[in-house]
Amino acid sequence: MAIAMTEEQEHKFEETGFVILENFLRPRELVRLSNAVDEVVERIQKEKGLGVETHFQVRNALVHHDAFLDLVDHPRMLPLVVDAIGWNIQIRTTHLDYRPPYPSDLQVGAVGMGNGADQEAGYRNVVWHPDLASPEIFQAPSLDGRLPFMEIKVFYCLFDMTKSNCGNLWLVPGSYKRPPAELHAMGRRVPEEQTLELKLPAGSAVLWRTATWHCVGPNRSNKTRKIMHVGYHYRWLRPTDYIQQDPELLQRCSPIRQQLLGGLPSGTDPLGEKSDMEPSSQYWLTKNPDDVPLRAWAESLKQGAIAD
Ligand SMILES: O=C(O)CCC(=O)C(=O)O
Repeated sequence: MAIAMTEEQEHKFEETGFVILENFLRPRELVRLSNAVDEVVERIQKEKGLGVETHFQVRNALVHHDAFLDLVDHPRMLPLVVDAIGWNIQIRTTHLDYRPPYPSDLQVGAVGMGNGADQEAGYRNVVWHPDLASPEIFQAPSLDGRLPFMEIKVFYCLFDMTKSNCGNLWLVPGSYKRPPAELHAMGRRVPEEQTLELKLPAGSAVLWRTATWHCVGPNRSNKTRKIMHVGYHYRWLRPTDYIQQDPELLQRCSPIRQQLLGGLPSGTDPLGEKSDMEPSSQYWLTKNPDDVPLRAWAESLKQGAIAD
């Protein structure tokens, strides 16, 4: 039983691999996040001596600003996240992408092909790919060649992306069901009729299975692309952005946030009481409810829904 997802959203998630939530963020939230991106980007540009026109990404973005941290358990998004992937989860990655308008004379490569003068100039023509299927990981995922369901991301669009060619996220609906080998065999050239260039108002969000083939189009507009992805995966997988988050950060977080940030607040030994003879990782087993407060939270919301 779902906490928050409508039947139509469940169907879309199953059919296409994503659910679009137009104008999801409240105007105040959008302004706070957009300002936070500017602030963090400016700070990093100064620290690293980067030019203001540089396109770049920030990973583990949640440590850089509380506006980003607040997204991980966003009160209206978390129920949808738990409906999509369950409660036994943590953050794999949080990344912001900042992509100023391309110089007007820059010849861009084809969408999703990973080449062209834009790629050479450092604008990263992101190639069509599902996440977690690089040559190093899951190249031969399973007997049927498909990627197992490992994670979802929430894409937050923090700028006006209603037009084409402004750094839009492109998706191939339903492709999470297709083996990554098919994409390789196609030379990563996806027929246009199978693709969808997302065109969304600022403040929209997309909850998506990251096994869905995706890429990023060029920014030929006069606006800066500002977006965030918040990625959630199972607690028994390893995050990409951190081994352990900063203990000071964990300490000022609620129990649910601590779970999401990969913390284990309850135990002294993460391998359990009999770690010498019967090690039992607390990331695998959830004997102690304090390790996974999201479970009780989700169950209480479901019970509330039944009582209604
Ligand atoms: O910048 C984006 O929107 C997409 C980045 C990407 O390819 C990914 O999240 O795997």
